[in-house]
Amino acid sequence: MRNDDTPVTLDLFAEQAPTTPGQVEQIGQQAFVLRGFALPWLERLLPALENVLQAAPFRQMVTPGGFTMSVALSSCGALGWTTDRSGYRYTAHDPQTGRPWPDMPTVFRELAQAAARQAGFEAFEPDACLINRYVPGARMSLHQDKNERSLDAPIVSMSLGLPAVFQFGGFARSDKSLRIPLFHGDIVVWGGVDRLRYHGVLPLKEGQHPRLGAQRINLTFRTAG
Ligand code: MD3
Ligand code: FE
Repeated sequence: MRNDDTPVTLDLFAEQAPTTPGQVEQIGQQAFVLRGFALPWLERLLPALENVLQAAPFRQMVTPGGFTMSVALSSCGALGWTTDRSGYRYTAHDPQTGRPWPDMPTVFRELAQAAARQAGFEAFEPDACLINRYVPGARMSLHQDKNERSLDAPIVSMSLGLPAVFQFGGFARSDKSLRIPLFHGDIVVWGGVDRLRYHGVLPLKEGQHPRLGAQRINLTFRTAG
């Protein structure tokens, strides 16, 4: 209690999004963080995401090196990303069910295209949406995204739920990386000269997001085929 008798409540969400929706941060020559860009779309986006996850639930995959990823994955669209002991690749079928990956919902594609356009990439036609789920402690170590057939198309990434610290590196794994916090509703778009930068996500901190609970979900849209 304070001395005026009002109860002191800890505002667990006060630090959740110390950014301004609509703000655009340039983090590379052709890489941008669009703060809060997805927020006006969430009432359409989240139900569509639930549908996709019903058809293709999250699963933890094994890397070619034999390690189980801490991040759980799913996909939608014509192609989905998979890893197992034999390597990383895009496939037309979910290896867990043998069925085609769920269709990419229209709202996913429209939002990804709107974000790409805002960052200067016209005519983005994603054929793959990877869905990553981080629970507290889950992380993604520094890597490059280079399984996509064409490196000309950008990648669009949407962050939902708990905040995370994104590492934005250079073109060699050992290059120094920037640390950029990403919040619920933020979108990152990168392409062109920044397409092959190393990047990763630091271990997710404990927390409760009012909408998504104790997790972070990241959608990445690619032209893979
Ligand atoms: C890459 N996902 O799925 S996306 C992945 O948040 C992946 O789940 C991360 O890396 C995640 O392959 C990060 C965000 C991102 C933002 C800017 C980049 C990746 C970037 C700039 C250059 C290269
Ligand atoms: Fe990546």
